Amino acid sequence: MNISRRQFIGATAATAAGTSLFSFRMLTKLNPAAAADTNAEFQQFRNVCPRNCYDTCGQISFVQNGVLKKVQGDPKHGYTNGKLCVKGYTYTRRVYSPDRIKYPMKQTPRGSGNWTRISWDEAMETIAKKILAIKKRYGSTLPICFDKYSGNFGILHYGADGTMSSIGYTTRALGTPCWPAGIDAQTYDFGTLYSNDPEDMVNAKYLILWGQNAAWTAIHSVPFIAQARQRGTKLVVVDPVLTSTASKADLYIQIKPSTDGALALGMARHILDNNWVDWDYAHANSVGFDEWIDYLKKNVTLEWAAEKTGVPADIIKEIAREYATSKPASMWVGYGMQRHTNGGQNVRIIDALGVMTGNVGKSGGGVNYGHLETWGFNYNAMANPAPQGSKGFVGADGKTGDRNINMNNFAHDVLAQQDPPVKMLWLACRNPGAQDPDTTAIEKMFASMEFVVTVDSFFNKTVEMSDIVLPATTHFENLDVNASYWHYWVGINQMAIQSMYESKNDVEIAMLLAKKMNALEAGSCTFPTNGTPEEWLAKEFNPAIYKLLGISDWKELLDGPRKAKMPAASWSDGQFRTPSKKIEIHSDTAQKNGLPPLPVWVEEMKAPDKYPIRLITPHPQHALHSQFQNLDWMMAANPEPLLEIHPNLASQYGIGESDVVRVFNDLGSITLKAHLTRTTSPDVIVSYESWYKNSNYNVNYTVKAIPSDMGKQATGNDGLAFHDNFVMIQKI
Ligand SMILES: Nc1nc2c(c(=O)[nH]1)N[C@H]1C(S)=C(S)[C@@H](COP(=O)(O)OP(=O)(O)OC[C@H]3O[C@@H](n4cnc5c(=O)[nH]c(N)nc54)[C@H](O)[C@@H]3O)O[C@H]1N2
Ligand SMILES: Nc1nc2c(c(=O)[nH]1)N[C@H]1C(S)=C(S)[C@@H](COP(=O)(O)OP(=O)(O)OC[C@H]3O[C@@H](n4cnc5c(=O)[nH]c(N)nc54)[C@H](O)[C@@H]3O)O[C@H]1N2
Ligand code: SF4
Ligand SMILES: [Mo]
Repeated sequence: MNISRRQFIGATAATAAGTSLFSFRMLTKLNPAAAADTNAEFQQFRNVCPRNCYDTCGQISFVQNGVLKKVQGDPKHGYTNGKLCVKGYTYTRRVYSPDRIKYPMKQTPRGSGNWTRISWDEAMETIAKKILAIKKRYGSTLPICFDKYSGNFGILHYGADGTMSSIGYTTRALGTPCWPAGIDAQTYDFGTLYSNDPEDMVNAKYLILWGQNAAWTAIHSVPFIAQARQRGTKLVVVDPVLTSTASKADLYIQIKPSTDGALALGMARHILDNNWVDWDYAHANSVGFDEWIDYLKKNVTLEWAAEKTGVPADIIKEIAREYATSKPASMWVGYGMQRHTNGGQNVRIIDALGVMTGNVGKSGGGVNYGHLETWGFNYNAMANPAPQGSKGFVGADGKTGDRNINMNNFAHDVLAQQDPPVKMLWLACRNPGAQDPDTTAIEKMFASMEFVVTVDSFFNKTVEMSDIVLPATTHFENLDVNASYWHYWVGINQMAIQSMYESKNDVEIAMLLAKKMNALEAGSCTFPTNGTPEEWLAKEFNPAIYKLLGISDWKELLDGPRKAKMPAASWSDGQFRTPSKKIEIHSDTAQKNGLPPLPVWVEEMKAPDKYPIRLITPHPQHALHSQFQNLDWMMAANPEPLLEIHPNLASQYGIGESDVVRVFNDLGSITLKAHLTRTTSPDVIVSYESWYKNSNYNVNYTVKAIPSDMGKQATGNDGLAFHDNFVMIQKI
């Protein structure tokens, strides 16, 4: 399937007026026999956490008198295993948070904070009239720009995309800020991203995590790793920061950022010198292997690798020997390590290490990054034809369609559009005000718009910059189906409670808009105007998905999530999806795209003299991007952001524990308290991206929109080098 799908997120289905909600709840109520006796007074429902998270947990929600009282992990989900993360257990606070957007509201003027409640009818009338006026003025809907990413990954939430396709051809933010460099790396090498079942990590004899902080970002993988360790598996974590995950490792390697490729090359050279190479596997399954071996011989030494990475040669030798000789050995390539200007290339080098040792296609092995094998739904809610006679963007192939702009340079690209310019933004499941780089540029871009509509559940920074906000439901208020980009399970998400206040899901909103637009101008919107939640859901399934899950009807998922019938080891059939059908150590496609054809070293970005300190802004424990940290329970557990700084660096700038520090560069600044710690090195400071309510803290004020090296092949645009961010610090 098309990888760029993960750029979309969206809505869930229910009837526009919510009339059939009751009958629907009866239908979807769990089999009473399945309900645990101890909780007999509760109604139980199956849910799936739809956040952009590796774990996509199966949940059981407990509802009493229509009120969500408690949320637990679904014990029938073999990966979630009845547990949730700290965020998952706060859902009762999220659903009933006083900060939820309750009604459609308008802000006059935009950015003033002067919000007034309006009816859904007034909201739809205002929006529909604006869309039609823009279309009339410019002759097309291209001045309307849609941006959506990962607020909710439920399949029916692609209805938000469907809202746009149903009004005509629009301008679309294309790409993903998340994982594209690594996707392209694996696409060049193997034909697509496809990883082993994470539960299969128990079979690994050796395990290396590269820039992956599972203890925070994929907590349900940790028990499988722990199980492997109990059997004697050695865990190595490579990260510039001694993370919570690294603290559980047998060996922690504090690598210089952006140099993982050099470490993997050093390992490869040592493996070659000792002839621990699986020549048979590499020759039978790949092209260009000998060419790369030649490169290793001529260009790579252990001394060079040690210099580049800051990892002593003896350690490189040790992990090279252990990785090559403990069979099978597994590697998990995280998303943090590819957010660099050479991030994709570094992933390609790690892939080659896996191929060289014959660890690809093996249970307990693999170079694991993620997969989309279980995402083959119909995306029916997304697919609507443009209204008859719609004018759009005419591509080089002469075909008319949407005008794509770069999601990863959103502010710049929106402003750069001419003929026609972008006049209106529609945002759903997306918070560029917090998550995009260069927040100041984002603010300027928003300020220059004629009209901004945001669909969200909370008053966040993006909503603050909008004219109209439409209240989104939470996943407990919708029917949906969810797949994971990490584990192999697929689960149904039931409607556990009715929509709170006047909130609606993205499909309901699309249906309302379609009614209003067609009333104002017949034929101006093709989105269907009816359909029950069950009908919408059923349309997402197809025979291939049923076969993969071993079911014949989606309602079977009400008895519990299903694991896809796939081998535990990806690529075990040796059927690679590259042009040559082999692993392409030499990739003509990469070369055609202006990249090195081989997994060779590409220099990392260096700190400029003016801003010598690298600020890494990875993913927080208590939040999922801009979600969760605003809740009262999270504020109690984690009341304020901190700047992690090595004591040596701190003393250089006269900074002590809890001192307030300004972190700045040419783009902007953030101000926060220092926490002195030896978990980071003296040239790297760390602060986690997050949205704290009532605070202007946002790491992205300092982050430039620097592209990573890869992403456009499979996702349409290159990724973002979030961690190639250089700053200066000052005690204030
Ligand atoms: N500095 C820095 N920046 C980063 C990163 C980093 O590492 N460092 N990581 C990047 C990565 S990996 C990612 S994936 C992006 C994530 O970027 P986003 O996808 O924008 O992040 P979220 O905050 O998860 O979600 C966006 C919004 O969706 C809303 N939402 C939730 N459910 C629904 C729904 O059902 N309907 C609607 N309409 N809205 C809903 C949420 O309330 C939230 O405001 O951030 C990127 N930004
Ligand atoms: N709690 C929580 N869980 C989440 C999320 C969240 O926001 N919060 N976000 C979800 C999403 S959208 C994503 S993309 C994933 C991301 O989850 P991960 O793949 O774990 O990615 P990050 O947390 O961004 O970064 C992981 C680590 O990469 C390290 N790193 C940075 N540069 C380098 C480098 O050059 N080399 C090496 N070896 N390491 C480096 C960072 O120090 C960090 O510890 O997590 C998902 N799960
Ligand atoms: S945020 Fe991730 S780990 Fe936590 S409940 Fe949701 S899917 Fe599970
Ligand atoms: Mo992400």
